[in-house]
Amino acid sequence: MGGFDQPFRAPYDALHVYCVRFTVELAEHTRTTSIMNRKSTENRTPSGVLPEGVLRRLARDIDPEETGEWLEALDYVIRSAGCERAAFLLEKLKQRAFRCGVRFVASATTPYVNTIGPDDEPDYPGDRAMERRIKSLIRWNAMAMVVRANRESAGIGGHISTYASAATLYEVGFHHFFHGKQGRKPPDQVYFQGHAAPGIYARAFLEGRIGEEHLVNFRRELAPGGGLSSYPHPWLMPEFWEFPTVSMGLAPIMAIYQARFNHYLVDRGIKPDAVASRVWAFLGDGETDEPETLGAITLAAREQLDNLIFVVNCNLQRLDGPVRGNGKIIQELEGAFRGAGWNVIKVVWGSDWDPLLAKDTDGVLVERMNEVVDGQFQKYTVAPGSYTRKHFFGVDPRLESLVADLTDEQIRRLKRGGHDPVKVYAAYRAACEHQGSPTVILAQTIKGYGLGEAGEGRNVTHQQKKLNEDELRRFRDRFDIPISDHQIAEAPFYRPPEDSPEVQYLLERRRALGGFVPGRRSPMMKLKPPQWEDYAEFFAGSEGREVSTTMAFVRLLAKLLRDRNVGRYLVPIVPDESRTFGMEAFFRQFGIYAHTGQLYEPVDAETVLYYKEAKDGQILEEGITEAGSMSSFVAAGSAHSSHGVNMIPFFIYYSMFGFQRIGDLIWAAGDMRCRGFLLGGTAGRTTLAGEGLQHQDGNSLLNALAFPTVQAYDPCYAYEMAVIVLDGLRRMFYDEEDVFYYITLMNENYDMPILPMASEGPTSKVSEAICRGMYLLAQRDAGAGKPQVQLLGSGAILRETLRAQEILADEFQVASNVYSVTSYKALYQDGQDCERWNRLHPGDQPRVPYVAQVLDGQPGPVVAASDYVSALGSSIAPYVPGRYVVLGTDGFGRSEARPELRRFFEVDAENIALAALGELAAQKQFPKSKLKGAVEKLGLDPAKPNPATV
Ligand SMILES: Cc1ncc(C[n+]2csc(CCOP(=O)(O)OP(=O)(O)O)c2C)c(N)n1
Ligand SMILES: [Mg+2]
Repeated sequence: MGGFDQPFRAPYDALHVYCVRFTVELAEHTRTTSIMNRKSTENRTPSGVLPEGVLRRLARDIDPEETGEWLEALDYVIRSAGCERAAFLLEKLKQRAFRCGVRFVASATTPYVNTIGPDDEPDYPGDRAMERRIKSLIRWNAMAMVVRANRESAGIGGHISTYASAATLYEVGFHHFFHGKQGRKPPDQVYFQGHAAPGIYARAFLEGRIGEEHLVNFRRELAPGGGLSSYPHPWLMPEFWEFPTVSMGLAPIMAIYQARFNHYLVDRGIKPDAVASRVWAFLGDGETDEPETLGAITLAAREQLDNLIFVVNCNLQRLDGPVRGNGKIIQELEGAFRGAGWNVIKVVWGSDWDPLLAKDTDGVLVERMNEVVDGQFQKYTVAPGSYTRKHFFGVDPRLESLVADLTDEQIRRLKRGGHDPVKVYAAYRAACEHQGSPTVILAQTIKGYGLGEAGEGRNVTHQQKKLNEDELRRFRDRFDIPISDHQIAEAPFYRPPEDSPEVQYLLERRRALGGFVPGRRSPMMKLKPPQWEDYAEFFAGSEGREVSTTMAFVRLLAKLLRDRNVGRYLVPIVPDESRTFGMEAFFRQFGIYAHTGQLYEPVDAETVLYYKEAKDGQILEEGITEAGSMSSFVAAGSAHSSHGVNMIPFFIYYSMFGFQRIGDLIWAAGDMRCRGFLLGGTAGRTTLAGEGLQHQDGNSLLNALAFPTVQAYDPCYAYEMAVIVLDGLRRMFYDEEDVFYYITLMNENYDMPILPMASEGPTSKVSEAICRGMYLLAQRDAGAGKPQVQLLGSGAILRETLRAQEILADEFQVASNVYSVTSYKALYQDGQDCERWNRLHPGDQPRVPYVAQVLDGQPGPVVAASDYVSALGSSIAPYVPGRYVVLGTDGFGRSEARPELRRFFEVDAENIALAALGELAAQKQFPKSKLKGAVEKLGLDPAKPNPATV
């Protein structure tokens, strides 16, 4: 292997990279640091970094002769003993220097060139000319799809430039890497960049999976015959898309946890070959600004996920402009990923740069590549070759001479690595062969590649949706599309005949790789639901013992984990809250999943409930990451499609940090047709006493209203919770409904009553009513001719409602019925559905909303109270017969005890009673004159400020 007097090579060899790092790059690092320091007005010297004066001297090289001797010595070692020995010596030098007080920050970046040098590239296995023709046709159809959609319907949107930059990255994958679901090898899981969807459709069109009528209806899903969804949405195209990716940052984090979940399936013996599925996540360089994108990369390295490959399409642009105009996104990402422990492969330059780099014996070209910032590289894309000759190469005569024999046009066409199939193939292959850590491929591309003046590299290119005739013609010529001049203006789609070499080649490649990608499959395995009789204890009440719904749930989960029908498939997920929810006994019983097992003696090893990590552990203890935990939920909840195995995630978390913190991931879970249970632990604004404003949740059930497949419940009693969970298991894993559950759990202890009609099993009227959202719980008479009210209580506030019933009867001689509302969402959806049906079927027998059926014929006003914002209860107002008033917990929470909180938020029994009296007075069933006295009698303070606003 050559030293630095040899042509510069950067082969795929970690040791070589190491050597390079400690020579060229170290000098580079200190030089740039010194420049930065010089620019800084303050003369700061962060600890561990050389003082500026020393850096200046370093940068100036005060003794080139000595430097030369050192470099020569290094070259000699490399030549005579190899890179490994050189790396050893450098490590020793570093250690000695450190001991002697020399402090420098070693850089995590390598020079701005390809990680894999030309000598280390494997032969390209495909027919390059053929693949170029196929890719060109896909480019054309993808572009035409967007252009035509916007001609038909201005403003319908769509993106040309993202796919244009990524076409090679995808096509190399499709022809040589992505495994489909019909092969012998387990299928890959590919997360396509959302905005590249037109290209993926255009390929499916060539494959014959999507007809022209679909392409015509891109973004027109409601058109007759159906259309294509804007982005990857499994909900909308359930046979096609697998992973929703368009919300930036979700794909990368979901992909990481997907790759980890594949290991989990193997380690638990559920799917022994799941790690052979490779997880590919394609993302934009702008997308890496999202915290979710980089937020979990250390986990991927820690878990040694070598089944995971990120491909970052570094076109240096996002929507508005450059990603890092004044910096270098590839270098920045390289540092971040390498620092996190990833294998980093940079694909910066295409093959036509190789001869130039080979001639760059003194490293000036590499130095120039290192110093030019991204904004300037973008400028070279749009400028003529003469500009690049002058401004990039022209700064040094040695550089100028490198390109002296190239024309300006040749300079302009010097390719970026991500557009060169040979470079991309080499990177993918190396990534697939790499072991022990995940790989990120940082591929430099040009945004809007091939659009020319219509948008290549321009700041406006992301939004470009229209091409005029001239621009279409130029695009056609550049990619040799067989469309005649007289047709060009229409931007027709083009698919070669079925028996053409192009279609046959493409189909043959997909056959060899196990079928088409993407493709979603339906569940392959129904689960037998748990037997109702086995769970009788949850319906029998707590016999005087005071317990919370959280405790009851944990007990239920423990039993389910041992259930012969479903136990094995359960996936309990916790973000560092097991002890909060009283689940610590699970550690020992079911084990915390750790691929490496337990490498230490836990401090509590002597105890029965010690912190047990195990390779086959069932619990996913994710640490403090709701986003990561939700990504695990998504991986488990969609395993029916990605692995053909029904897994049942139970993700238990602080309810306030769910919908409002990671709502977008929950939304994606719905899109993916996920199944499972979200458990909002210690829920309610007034029930989680003491925790205060940020923790106390009065919001999540309101948020849940908007999530179409979420079944949201707010049970008060253990039996309600158990009925809901068992019914959910049946619906999702036996009846195969694509829904998932959100259930609130509280930490308030009280005696749990017996389930009425328990002996009749799951189909009893009460059980059914619990699932439908409401049932009559308690009736209280107040004597003949006395006024009556209907009281709705739910979750934590149900027991306040029951107390209000007593107050009303005992103090004010008012009779009442109390209903437990287990789900406002279920009542709301049902009411809305009935109302809609009635609107559309005016002549038919009207449907009656369930809430109206239950309250039918019951006299008096209806008063509802819950531990959530009053808008939740108000959602069913149109379907409630008669007068209806709602009390809720609007406003910021407080650190306090429960009774004070409930008084503060005006949802305690006294406030409920007053609301009932007020409504009765409005109906002239209670004397208005007595209301003032009632306020006093109930001990309420009329001067108290409104909790919603303070
Ligand atoms: C969470 C989120 N925020 C904003 C957007 C809007 N958006 C769509 S594409 C885009 C720019 C993407 O740039 P990049 O990731 O570099 O992808 P490229 O198209 O350049 O490949 C933005 C801001 C989004 N889709 N998701
Ligand atoms: Mg970009």
